[in-house]
Amino acid sequence: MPLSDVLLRGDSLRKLVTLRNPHVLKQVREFIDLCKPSRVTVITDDPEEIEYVRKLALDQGEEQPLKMDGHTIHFDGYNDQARDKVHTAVLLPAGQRLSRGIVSVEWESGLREMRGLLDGVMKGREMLVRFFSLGPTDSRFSLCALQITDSAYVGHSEDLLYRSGYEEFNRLGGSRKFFTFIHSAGALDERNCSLDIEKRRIYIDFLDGKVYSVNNQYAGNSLGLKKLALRLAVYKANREDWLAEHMLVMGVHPPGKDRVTYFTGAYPSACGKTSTAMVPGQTIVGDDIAYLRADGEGNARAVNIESGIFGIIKDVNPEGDPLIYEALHSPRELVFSNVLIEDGVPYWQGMGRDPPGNGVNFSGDWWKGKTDDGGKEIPFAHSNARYTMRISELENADPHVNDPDGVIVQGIFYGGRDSDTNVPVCEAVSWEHGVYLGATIESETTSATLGQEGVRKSSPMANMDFLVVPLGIYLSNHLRFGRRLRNCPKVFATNYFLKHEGAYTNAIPDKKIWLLWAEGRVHGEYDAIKTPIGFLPKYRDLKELFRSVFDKDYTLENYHIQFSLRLDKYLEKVARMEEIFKPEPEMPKEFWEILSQLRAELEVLKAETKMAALAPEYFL
Ligand code: SPV
Ligand code: MN
Repeated sequence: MPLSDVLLRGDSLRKLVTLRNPHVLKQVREFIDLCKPSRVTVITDDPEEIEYVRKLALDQGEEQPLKMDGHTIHFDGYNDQARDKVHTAVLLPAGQRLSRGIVSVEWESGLREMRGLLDGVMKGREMLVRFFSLGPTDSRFSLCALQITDSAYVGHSEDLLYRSGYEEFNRLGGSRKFFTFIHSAGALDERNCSLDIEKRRIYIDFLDGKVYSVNNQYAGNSLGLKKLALRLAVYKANREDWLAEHMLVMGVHPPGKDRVTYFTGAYPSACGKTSTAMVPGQTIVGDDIAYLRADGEGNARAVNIESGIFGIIKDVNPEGDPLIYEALHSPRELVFSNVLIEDGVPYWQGMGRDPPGNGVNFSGDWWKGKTDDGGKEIPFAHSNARYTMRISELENADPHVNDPDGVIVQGIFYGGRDSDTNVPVCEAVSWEHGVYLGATIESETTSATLGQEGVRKSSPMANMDFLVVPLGIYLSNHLRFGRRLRNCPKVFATNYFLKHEGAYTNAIPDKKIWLLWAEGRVHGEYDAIKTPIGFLPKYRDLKELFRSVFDKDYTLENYHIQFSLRLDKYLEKVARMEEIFKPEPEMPKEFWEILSQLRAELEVLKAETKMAALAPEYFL
């Protein structure tokens, strides 16, 4: 008798059969027979069943309670602290292509390897079968997701980050239109961390709508609904007529004006996306992944497919992120990962408080001066340490967080991490130019992915890691999307990381000014200076904003440092972009037209002025 017949009985079987979906039943049976758990638990939307998962994470030692009520700590393995780009591969059927940097394995051999790794991987473990909705329930934006995992931490995190979707599956009416995620943490060490990290594999089968993930725990690799589902959604969106993006969604509320304007924003990992969505005085819809669709009136609408935040905790302090800092210091259901714990209290880098000299961290028992096998000193907390919590717990949660119709998007931000080229904020002159600005985001690498930090990388739409379609096709889909709209969002490029003489040119809270300026531009309230790189703010408007918002003097000298057009640097960037995009097939012609025009205009300015940079007033 197949193991699935032995294990799937009683309550669990009834819950599956009730869905009247042969595809769900078949897949659950298939993975029971392959992974061979000792127990299977099917969880519906019932809060008691969901609570069972939270308790299981504690009972199994995947999480430990902390001093503050509802807070827990989870540790990922020492070498499992970020997304693993090398071992995350697309299962590539014959005849399909992908863009640069996207790892692939041949479909059949990859699947064979994965089935080998999953064979018996859950022996002695409990398999959880979970149903989620990617997006608000009962919404045309949303997609159904089936998660099969042997990690209660994964299940618990997904309960904080996503909407429960058993009823959504019921509504599917037996259809195959859902994504499936199979995850196993694999063998665990004495700290309950994945042991066989060298056999960590994440394989994406976009044709079949399935992702397999094994021998890992870090959420970006293990939680199917996060970046794994984003890859499947990108494929789907590009075959249909919508966008699946690595984007925040937020309401911007200009002081003294009785209105809210919704923006989305794409920023590569660790470039200020969450802290933008959490700028004081604004409201958050989401901080990581959005689906955008056109409505019948020609608006772009967006939903957050998540309902929680898996945020970087480094540098969360009362000055830069007062709202999150407060949330992390009050009782609520919250999972910390990979911070330092001493006496039940969490400590992280940049929190504005000195850490104790010892405790427990991602390396086990930790003391100041502890070194790794290579002799390198181990920091007290990992720089990609995170917190996981529900957005609804935040006082700045937007009232439309769960609106099945989403919010109307009137502006889009693209932001990189760039120390020497882009101005802090500029506005695209057209939708096409906006797509160019998004496509040409560059970012100095951070600790959110494994590998060296601080290397300049091109990061189109901050979505490149997740592109399971060729870049040119993806950008063409963007162009078409905007052209179909009657009310096309305005597009802005931001850069919070510009440096001058080695120091950042802006304080962390200054991003609020760029948001408010962009919001005013959407409503036609500020004039701007037209330059080859786009529209720049006028000095007097920024001065007025700094005065009214922060009661701070914004000097002309600062304005010149921040908003001068660095001709040499922009020309270097154009040359880099040309090199990077040249090998991409099927790039939209609009991209090359904009690049050529930008270069021509910059070259003329350079020849005329012989300057390395030009003050914005030059263009008045
Ligand atoms: C990111 O790195 O972009 C994240 C966290 O949002 S992860 O889940 O790793 O993708
Ligand atoms: Mn992200």
